[in-house]
Amino acid sequence: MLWQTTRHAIDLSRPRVMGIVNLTPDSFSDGGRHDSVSSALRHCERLVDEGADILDLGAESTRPGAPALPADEELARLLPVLREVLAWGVVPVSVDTYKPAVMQAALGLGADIVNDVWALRQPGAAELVAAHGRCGVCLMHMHRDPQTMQAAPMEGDALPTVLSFLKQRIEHLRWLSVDLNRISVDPGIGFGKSVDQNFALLARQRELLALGVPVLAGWSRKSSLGAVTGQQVQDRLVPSVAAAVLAVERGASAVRVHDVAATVQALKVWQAMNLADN
Ligand code: HH2
Repeated sequence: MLWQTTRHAIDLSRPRVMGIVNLTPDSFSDGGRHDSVSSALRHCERLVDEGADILDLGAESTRPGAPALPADEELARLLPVLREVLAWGVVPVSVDTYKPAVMQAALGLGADIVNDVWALRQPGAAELVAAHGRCGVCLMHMHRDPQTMQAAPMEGDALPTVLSFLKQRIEHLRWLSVDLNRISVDPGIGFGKSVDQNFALLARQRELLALGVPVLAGWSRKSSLGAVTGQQVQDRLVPSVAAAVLAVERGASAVRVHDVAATVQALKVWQAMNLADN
């Protein structure tokens, strides 16, 4: 399976690692660590050296309770780093945003993927991606919004809701003539779901494959991993790697992670087992 993006067709015959680059002062696990252009670029370089297949640049935190950021501030954080990383040309670059104005500017510079926790529900976002004609897109499920999602999480079995939401979003993009091979989906771990619901989504993640597009999973350092291990956010490397491997084992084509080197190593072990099994 290939994931078509602006400049790269990503071969998903092996699991891909998307390295997280948070250009934010307030992200839940690494806020403020890469908020100068030079430190962000050093971080990008490091993630590529460690084996990241995709870099995901985000300039607004979506942690529970995070305030919304004006588009011009998000762009001021994002564009200087995005411009440089795109110029390297080594890996596909994804932009983690839900704002059409930010998508437009990022795609104008040549960004490869729009990764949207709102699944292109902001007015004009889906049309913009459709009109671009080539960029990849990741549609994530989120219950409510970052301000309210954990105050009133979903109830009951999350999977049917997540499935039907993602199906509708794919159908909407198809209706706008977006090729299926540009689209991936994400169950949105931690976005308005309880710990049990997140783990049920992992256990039954294969059911998302019925949507006919690659699945991306983002478990890295999330609080559900803290809930079952008792580890604080800075000590969730092992749980994050375990979750990434389990997500791949349950059919994910890509994992979105902070700790690229460890995840790449773990997935090599998974791949070796898989090759030996065939
Ligand atoms: N999680 C976060 C942000 N973007 N995108 C996708 N596709 N899937 C996810 O699970 C996902 C995402 C939240 O994590 P992080 O970027 O580390 O934190 P913050 O939002 O606080 O910057």
